[in-house]
Amino acid sequence: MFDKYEKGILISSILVMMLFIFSLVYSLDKKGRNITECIPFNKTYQKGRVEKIDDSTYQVFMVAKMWAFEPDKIYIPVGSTVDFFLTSLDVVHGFNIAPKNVNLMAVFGGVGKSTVKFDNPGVYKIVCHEYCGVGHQFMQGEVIVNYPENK
Ligand SMILES: [Cu+2]
Repeated sequence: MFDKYEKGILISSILVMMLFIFSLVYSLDKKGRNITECIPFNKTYQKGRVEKIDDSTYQVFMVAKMWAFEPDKIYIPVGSTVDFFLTSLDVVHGFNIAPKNVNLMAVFGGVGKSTVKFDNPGVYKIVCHEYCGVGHQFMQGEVIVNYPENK
C-alpha cells in the first residue's frame, strides 16, 4: 500500500525521531537531570520560607509576587543541595539563577521545582526574567553560599 518513496520517508522520520529522543535522554544524563518539574498545586503555600532538612539539604519555598521574591536572601553552606519550589501570588514571574542554569516560571496556581547543588562559595543572583510590570527590574534575590555571617 506504500510505494517505496513513502516507505523511505517513513523510516527516515522514525529514525530522526529516535535520534531526537536519544539525544534528549543522553543530555539529561550529562546535565545531572536538573530539569524543571511541575508539581500539582495540592499543598498551597502563601508565604515563602526556607526549610533545613539536614546540614547540606535545604528546601526553599519561594513565592514570587509584584515585585519581589520571598524569601529574597537565602543563606546556605557550601556543598548544599537545594530544592527550589516556586509559585506566584499574582501574575507570571520568572526565576533564574544564571550561573546555575535554573530557569523556572512562577505561575499562580502551579508549583515549579528545580534542584540545585551549590559547590562553590559566593553570592548567586536570582532575577525575574519574565516581564511582570513596572517594578520588574527591581525583582531580585540572592543565594548566599557560605557567607561569613552564616552559622
Ligand atoms: Cu519580572
